[in-house]
Amino acid sequence: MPNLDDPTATFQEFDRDGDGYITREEFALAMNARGEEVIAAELDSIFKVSDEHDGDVDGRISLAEFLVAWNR
Ligand SMILES: [Ca+2]
Ligand SMILES: [Ca+2]
Repeated sequence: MPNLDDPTATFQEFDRDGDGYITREEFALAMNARGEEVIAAELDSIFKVSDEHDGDVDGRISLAEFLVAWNR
């Protein structure tokens, strides 16, 4: 179990295929693995807020975007 206070470790846990981006599917799977249900509307708002920060709006969360979202 990674340290929950370490966002980089959490990012790596969520990024299951290790390509450096968290997709919606990876995010939902990671939350389910933690026993949390994530509904589509929550995913939409999380990804919208995160994607706004680097302006690429590619539907994936990079580590930089994740760190911004983490520190909100
Ligand atoms: Ca990935
Ligand atoms: Ca992005």
